[in-house]
Amino acid sequence: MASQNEGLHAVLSEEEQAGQAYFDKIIAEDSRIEPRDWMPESYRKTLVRQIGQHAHSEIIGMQPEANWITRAPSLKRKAILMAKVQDEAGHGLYLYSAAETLGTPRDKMTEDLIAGKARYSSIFNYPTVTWADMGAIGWMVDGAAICNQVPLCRASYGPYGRAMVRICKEESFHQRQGFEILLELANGTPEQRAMAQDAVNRWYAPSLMMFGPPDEDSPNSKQSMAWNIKRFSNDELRSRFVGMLVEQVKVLGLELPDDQISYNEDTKQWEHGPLDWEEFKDVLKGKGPCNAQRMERRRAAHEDGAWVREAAAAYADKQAQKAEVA
Ligand code: BYC
Repeated sequence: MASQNEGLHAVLSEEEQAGQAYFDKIIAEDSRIEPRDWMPESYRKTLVRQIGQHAHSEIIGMQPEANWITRAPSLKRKAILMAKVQDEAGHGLYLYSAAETLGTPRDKMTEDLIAGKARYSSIFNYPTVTWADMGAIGWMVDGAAICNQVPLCRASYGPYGRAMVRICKEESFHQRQGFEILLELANGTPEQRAMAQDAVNRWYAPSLMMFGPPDEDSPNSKQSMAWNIKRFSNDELRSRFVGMLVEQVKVLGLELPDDQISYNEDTKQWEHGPLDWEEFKDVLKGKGPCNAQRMERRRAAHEDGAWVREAAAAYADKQAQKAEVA
């Protein structure tokens, strides 16, 4: 197989050339790169970018749902929602840990997020205005996450793929709880049914945009796929997700707000109506409905947690001193 960085060989040292050859072999065999293996700097950078963004998405993604913990309609719903939000914190931590194995400390990634230099998923910049939004987020947002993330369990970087296995198992539970909320509302009073339909209407397009820009506008996909990080393109996964929604919405007895959904027999892909990519770009630029609020809360939470970090560091120092004396 041709090297993934052919042109660079001339400027690589002998050791680096051996590393590159090993890397190329592993990728060609579809095996795994592990933290101590040699890897091209651009591969490392791509992983830190993608894993970091994903970790930030999990952490910021706690906010829209935490918004409903105090207002969940029953103790059972409250307990389930709290568990889900805690799971998202856990996902963030697995992912920050995976990124740390690439040499980027969690503190640095957090600083970048707080400073507004790092991205997180567009979806978490939309408001959660009714209880039905907890159902729509679970069904559609976690559903899109599963579609996108199951292939990432086979990502070529070992720690990332392994973290994704556990995350996907938990996302499946999240999706079912969301579906069940919507099912109950859809079979409830006319007002509850209308609330469920309204939530589906509002979350449909943003959840399709979670998969990223159309393939022709996705600068990173090609290389990420060549490195076996991404296994499918943004549009392929989006199409797969639409197919999933089409079947499941029938069970809910609700409708998708898109009358242009169809299955293309030639390409074997689900097609959907146009999406507002200008809105997507605006959200990425920080101009979505809740960007400012999400960042403000994240910054405040980080500042409020300063004493915990200080206490943990003081305790670690003390333990290290004790170990030295012993
Ligand atoms: N939002 O070349 P592209 C969750 C950026 S967590 C914001 O296609 P790539 C959950 C992209 O970063 C959900 N930015 O990029 C949590 C790139 O910008 P940079 C998060 C987006 O990386 C709690 C530029 O657009 N999931 O599910 O090949 C509760 C060009 O895009 C978005 C993950 O992060 C977006 N939607 O593909 C419930 C999964 N889309 O970095 C649920 C892992 C694109 O060049 N990530 N951009 O400045 C991925 O699979 C890929 O990174 C993406 C994008 C498919 C998202």
